Amino acid sequence: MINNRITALRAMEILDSRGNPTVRVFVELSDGTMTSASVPSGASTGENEAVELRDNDKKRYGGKGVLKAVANVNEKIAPELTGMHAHDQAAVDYKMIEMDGTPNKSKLGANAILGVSMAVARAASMSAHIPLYEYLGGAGARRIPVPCMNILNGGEHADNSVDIQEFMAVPLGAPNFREGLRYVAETFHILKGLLKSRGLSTGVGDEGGFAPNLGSNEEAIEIIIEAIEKAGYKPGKDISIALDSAASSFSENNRDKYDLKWSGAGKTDSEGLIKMAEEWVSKYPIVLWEDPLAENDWKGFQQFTKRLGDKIEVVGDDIFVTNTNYIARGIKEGTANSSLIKLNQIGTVSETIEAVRMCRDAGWRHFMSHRSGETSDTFLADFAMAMDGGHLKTGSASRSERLAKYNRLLEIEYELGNRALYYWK
Ligand code: 2PG
Ligand code: MG
Repeated sequence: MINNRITALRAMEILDSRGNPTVRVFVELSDGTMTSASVPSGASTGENEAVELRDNDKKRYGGKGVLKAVANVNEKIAPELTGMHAHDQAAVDYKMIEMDGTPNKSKLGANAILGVSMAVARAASMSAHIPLYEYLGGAGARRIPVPCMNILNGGEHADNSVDIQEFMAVPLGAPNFREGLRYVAETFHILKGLLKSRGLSTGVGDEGGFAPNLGSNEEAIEIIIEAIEKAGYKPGKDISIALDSAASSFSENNRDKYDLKWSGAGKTDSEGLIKMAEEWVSKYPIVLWEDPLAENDWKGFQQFTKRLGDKIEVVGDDIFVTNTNYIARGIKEGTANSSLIKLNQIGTVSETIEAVRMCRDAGWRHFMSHRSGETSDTFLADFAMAMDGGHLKTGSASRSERLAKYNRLLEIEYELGNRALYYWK
């Protein structure tokens, strides 16, 4: 621990799972530890997310280059952080927050800052010879999160006729993580067969789920239920369903007016969406619903939670953006009963931990999440373990950047042996 000062930090531009540039940060410590971390990137982003610094130089990657963020790590952050103890995560993170000086990390870039924050955490755990999940979560970090597997994609993550962005299979009834993963991976394969037999596309969306053109959003749920049954599982007992509407992406005024534009179902309002949800929740084994309404539809969210919050987990993503300012308002107003947690929405490991703590203190749940643009980095798997939220979403049973996280969790479960826990709540 004493001999783990940061001796070098440098960044480079790499490509994410969509082929867009992102930041990878390398760190070296005085004891010789060397490691790196890579930053993910979203598509259906909340307007209050920390800023992903892009070059806007149209000659490179259509303006999406991250050379400015890379330079900020190499030229600005590295000189300031060199000499700091890698285990003093909060000091490292708050040093960068102070250097940036803006409320949304727009000066240095949340992609630059988060890359450093994650790389330093990983280096500190390696230097202490403790697995990352245990370093960040302590000896109590033994619960493997239930994998909410996004097997059917729509909205901005696909090019099809489905408005709801994510349809997740949730293996609540499995005895452990590896069996749970098997339940939903098998369902994914059966779903492929069902789609194929109906002449529907089996191409996948950004997070590896299928992206067929269906007649309606409801048809997506129905075909998933069919796949669960055909795979030999009981819907609602072995496998339940979670949804992410990502409703900001089909809101007309980013508040209470909506247009189900991809399915062609037409215009509606908050009340229309809530009524639809009530009907679905009474009919289908839905256990969690993320962003059922748009990011500025605080009233709609509150109404949704009033009417469905005792039946299902109501998760705010774009509305809270992993930011304690918005989560605090949500807690006060009864906006939801859970917050999505994405490291790059806020931009440091320390602030993400603070968001999780706020949820826990309020009796809320938190739902750990990847981004639709990812890399092979498995930080998220260890972080989900450490934060002990009981569930995570990291895509489907296809695309290696998604499987990398599930496989890391398999590895952790294997490592923990019979000390591993697995339960929803
Ligand atoms: C979401 C995420 C991850 P994106 O809306 O929850 O699934 O998507 O990374 O595009 O914001
Ligand atoms: Mg979301």
